[in-house]
Amino acid sequence: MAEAEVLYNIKSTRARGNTDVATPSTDEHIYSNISYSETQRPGSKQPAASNRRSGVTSERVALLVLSVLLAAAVIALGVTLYENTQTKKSLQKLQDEAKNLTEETCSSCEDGWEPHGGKCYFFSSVTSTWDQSRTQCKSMRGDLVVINSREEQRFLESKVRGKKDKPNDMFWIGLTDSKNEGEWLWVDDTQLDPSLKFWYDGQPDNWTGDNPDGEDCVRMGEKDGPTDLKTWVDRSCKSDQKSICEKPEKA
Ligand SMILES: [Ca+2]
Ligand SMILES: [Ca+2]
Repeated sequence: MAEAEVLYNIKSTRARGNTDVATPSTDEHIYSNISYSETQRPGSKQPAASNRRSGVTSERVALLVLSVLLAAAVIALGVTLYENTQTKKSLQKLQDEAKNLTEETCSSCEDGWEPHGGKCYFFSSVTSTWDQSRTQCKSMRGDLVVINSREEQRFLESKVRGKKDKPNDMFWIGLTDSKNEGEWLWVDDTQLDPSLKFWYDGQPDNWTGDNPDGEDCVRMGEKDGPTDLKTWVDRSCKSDQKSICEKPEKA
């Protein structure tokens, strides 16, 4: 809003006898027109500049308070999200532990076999060729493991990691291309699902360095930080490895 200007007429009286300049002989009323803005009028309670400074200062304080409140809200939100994530992780861990405990206490797997998802798994502690390993599994009414899901690969990978006596301990699984080179079949005669391949980088390569016949059998557990569960390597079937047997739980 524009400030109202008020015209003040100020009358002053020059005293008689002042002869410096030619002056009227009678009292002379001199009128001066002085204009003030309303807010600058003498006698106003607060000067305009002071009011402006005060206004700016108040705005700054309000802005500062809002900034602090906003920062506090952002921090509180961050802390809440972090705690929520941690809680979910803890809950998932508890659920996994409860599931494992239930499987272990309620499983009908024989001693030495580990239960998981309705199956029993045997991890050998001695090494042998792929054929010998398969024969041993069959002698225990099982077979070399067939991996049907990403979840099963994850379970086996976590188990294998905990069972390595040496860093280069690897385990035979029931996958081979010994019938036709490049055609990978599981021991139950099913073809390898393209969406469930877990080959280590650069594998399979059918390398002939160890055996001129190449490599037709698969072991898992390759070291050096497998990415995305990719730990399979084709090897000569005649090499000695540990192995994983599988069979259904007893009814
Ligand atoms: Ca091969
Ligand atoms: Ca290979």
